[in-house]
Amino acid sequence: MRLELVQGDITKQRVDAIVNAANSSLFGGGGVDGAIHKRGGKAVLAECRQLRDTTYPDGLPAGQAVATTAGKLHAKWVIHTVGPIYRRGDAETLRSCYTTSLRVAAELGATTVAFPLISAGAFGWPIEDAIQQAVDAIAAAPNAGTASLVLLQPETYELAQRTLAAG
Ligand code: AR6
Repeated sequence: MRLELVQGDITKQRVDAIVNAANSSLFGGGGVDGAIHKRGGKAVLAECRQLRDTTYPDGLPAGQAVATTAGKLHAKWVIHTVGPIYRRGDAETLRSCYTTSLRVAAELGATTVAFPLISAGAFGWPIEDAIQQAVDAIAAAPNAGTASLVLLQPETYELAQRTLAAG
């Protein structure tokens, strides 16, 4: 899949689907998750609660992904995925967040998808490896369309540019 890098806030992206770096509860949190729920509004949380009541009574496992409405965000869907916590999880689970989210996106017909740098904040994954896993997983996906990797910090964006240039 085509990959582009964007420096900025993921909640400001105009795309078909915005991927959320959630936790298993699906009830919100800090970082990207907090920002998405804040800007998306109550409709996002309402659908997350519904998913917990139905499909995921024990929560969404790490490496999996599920879609809800995007509420007031400039997107059609939010795809919630749960990254692994560094040292407790492995890189395969981290790559699975990207590939499973893109599988869900393809099922929905979403061809523009914005990703945050999953696990690289509260979950403690080293930034450089988080970028490498994201780039590898997205590049290998068979989806049509464009995935954007949205990096909040300028230094992280520059690091991602170097990683992409290095192949
Ligand atoms: N736009 C783009 N990137 C952002 C934004 C934003 N608005 N805000 C933060 N980042 P994190 P995780 C960057 O912690 O590590 C939550 O509490 C941030 O700088 O959001 O997967 C959840 O509920 C970092 O590079 O996600 C979970 O409990 C990256 O996004 C837990 O944190 C990911 O940071 C998930 O932790």
